[in-house]
Amino acid sequence: MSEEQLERAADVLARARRVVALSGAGVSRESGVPTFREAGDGLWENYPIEEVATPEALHGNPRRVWEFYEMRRANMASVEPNPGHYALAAMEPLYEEFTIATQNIDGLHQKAGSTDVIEVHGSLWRARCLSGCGREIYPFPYPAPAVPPPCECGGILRPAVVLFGESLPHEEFRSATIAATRADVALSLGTSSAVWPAAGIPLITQEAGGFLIEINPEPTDLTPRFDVSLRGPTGEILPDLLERVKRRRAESAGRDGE
Ligand code: BV8
Ligand code: ZN
Repeated sequence: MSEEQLERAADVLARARRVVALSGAGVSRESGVPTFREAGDGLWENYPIEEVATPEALHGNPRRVWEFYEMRRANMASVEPNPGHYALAAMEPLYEEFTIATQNIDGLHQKAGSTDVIEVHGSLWRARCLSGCGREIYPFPYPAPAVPPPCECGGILRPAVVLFGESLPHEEFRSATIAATRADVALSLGTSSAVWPAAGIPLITQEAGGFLIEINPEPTDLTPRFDVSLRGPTGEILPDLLERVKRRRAESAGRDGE
């Protein structure tokens, strides 16, 4: 990853007023959370999507689906945000708008102090009634009282996560789209850009004339669409970018102050 690329990204970020960031499993990797597609210990390697993350699976075998999500929730008990999460939280006050649209359901952005977070794929810490009484529980702490957990209406609850084949929550997706349209810069952080429509959020900023920055140790399906693609872990690159942006802002404030 070239110094020149880092400098270019820092320049653009220092001049920006509004930023949108799409985050994926890679941002939580350095916190010890496995990603989905990673060879060997990727989640989907051991749990076939169609058995644990589709509406058919949920209606066919809610116990199996809950076992999968209770396992993910159990894993989160000892997980803390990493320097990548904290750098994003520290960037928020530097901008008029700094919106994180996350595909992650782990809640680590909020735990690190980010306040403008849109969970486009739901949350591990939210449950809602599967039987239609409309009840929603947040926070829904681990462990669940039973697997599957009962709802007061006599039905059962489901994890409030977006399963494959289910549409994204309307309000969240609309807010993410608006933030992307208004942003000067879109960041794509630790995502393979393989799951739609979330993968398309940074492209909305591009269509609106904005600048695109990707951070990922590996190239992705959308790398050719990005203005700058920084090869490395978000836990290292985001704190670095934060320092460079703050330095530039201080220098320009100094110059303006003269
Ligand atoms: C929908 C919640 C309407 C549950 C999730 C268009 C084209 C093709 C297919 C479709 C399409 N439109 C719709 C589809 C179908 C489908 C889809 O996209 N399928 C894919 C597999 C092709 N989309 C849907 O079903 C969506 N709904 O479209 O509804 C509709 C319905 C039917 C038909 C048409 C339209 C709903 C999708 C949401 C599903 N729920 N999560 C749960 O978490 O269990 S998706 C889940 O997987 C995550 O939320 C995330 O979105 C995705 C995983 O992607 P990443 O987060 O990017 O993780 P991944 O492991 O892939 O990559 C990690 C990256 O990190 C890697 O690149 C790696 O290099 C990098 N990395 C590693 N270490 C680091 C790092 N980066 C930085 N630092 C590091 N240290
Ligand atoms: Zn109910």
